[in-house]
Amino acid sequence: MKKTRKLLKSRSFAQRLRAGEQLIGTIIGSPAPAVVEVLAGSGLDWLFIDGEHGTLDSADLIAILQGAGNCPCVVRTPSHDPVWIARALDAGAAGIIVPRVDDAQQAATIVAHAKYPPAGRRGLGLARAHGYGLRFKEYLANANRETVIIVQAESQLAVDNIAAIAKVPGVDAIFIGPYDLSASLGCTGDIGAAIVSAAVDKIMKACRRAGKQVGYFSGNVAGVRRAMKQGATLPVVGTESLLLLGAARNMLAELGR
Ligand code: 3PY
Ligand code: MG
Repeated sequence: MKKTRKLLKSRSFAQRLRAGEQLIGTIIGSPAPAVVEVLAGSGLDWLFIDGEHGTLDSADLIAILQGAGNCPCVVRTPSHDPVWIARALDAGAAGIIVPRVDDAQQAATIVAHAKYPPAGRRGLGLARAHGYGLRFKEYLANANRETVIIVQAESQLAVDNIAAIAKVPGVDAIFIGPYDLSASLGCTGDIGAAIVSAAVDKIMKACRRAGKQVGYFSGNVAGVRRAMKQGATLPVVGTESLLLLGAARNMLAELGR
């Protein structure tokens, strides 16, 4: 088992994701490379670097990715902004997660921004992703295949259009945002509501049919465990702050406080 896992780890993040391997991550929302370094050594399969809700700016990405070392980082851009998509990939991210993708056209535009021509229209420039030029040719030859593109389904509109979104070529996975989904479905914050579960089910089914992987966020293990049983292969548990908070509270509880 250990040997198989080691063998699987020698494959790239993109290969592992597309093969449907279960890849456990957590969210990093603060620009703290040392914290990233600690978590990168924890055994997590990947880190979800959050440019949407955290306090990260695109200028923080290089130090964060340096801190992560060999642990793959996928950057959530704050919006569909092509500048952020380019900066995240140029900084050396293994891929992008784009929030609030509501239809197939938006998903196709995001894919185009993330792929070099002729597949798309990602700009070429010297960057950390290819050793500042040292591995430029090699990077160019592999980037379109080795860069993962994940779009978030987190609205009623996205659920309505999910079959078409899941079929967009170049989209590797759909990441379900249960919190925004609950808000869009009229039960803000109640991610356990029946209407949210039905939407999650529909997204899972569409992804299964289209052969796409599914990501899911929960603040706790029980939440992702349910999603994993339904077929989510990119479970994301908590954030760096929640992990710290949980450890501190457990420690205090053990000491009787
Ligand atoms: C949501 O729950 O809306 C998310 O985007 C989780 O990351
Ligand atoms: Mg969201």
